[in-house]
Amino acid sequence: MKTKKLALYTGIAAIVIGAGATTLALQADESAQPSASLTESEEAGQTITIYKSPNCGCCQSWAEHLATNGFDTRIVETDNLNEIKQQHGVPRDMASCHTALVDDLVIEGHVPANDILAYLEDPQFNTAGLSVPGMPHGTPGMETGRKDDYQVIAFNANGQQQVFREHKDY
Ligand SMILES: [Cu+2]
Repeated sequence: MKTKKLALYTGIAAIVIGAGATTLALQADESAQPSASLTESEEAGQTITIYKSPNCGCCQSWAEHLATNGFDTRIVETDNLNEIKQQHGVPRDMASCHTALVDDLVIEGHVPANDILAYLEDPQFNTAGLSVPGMPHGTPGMETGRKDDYQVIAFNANGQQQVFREHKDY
């Protein structure tokens, strides 16, 4: 009787140890997965360089909106934004609070991330830049509770402008 019981206990102990080993193996697998997918999304992200004044809160919120939507944001703080706008050919009537670059493409003001991505998928109008002139309420980074209609304008190097996207009743 005694030896039978002992054999039974040993058997249970072996099963418990076996299960423990399986659990450990599973945990190792799980911890490997998230880091792998993080690397993938970082690689897929489009790099955007954002020139903004150090005190601009809505510029910071817009940068966060881009980061949330998969952009790899690089922020350059400057007090000389007018010079940056001139360097990159932003027309006066297209100007807003911040100026950004995706490669050579200028992104001026609170342009939604999805509109930038849509343009990059299908470039058109010989565009030098996309702009939301001024700072309309309701644009990404300008969530004030009020939602004004606004347009995303594509401008080219000759000063020509076309409406790229319209946002109404959103
Ligand atoms: Cu702003």
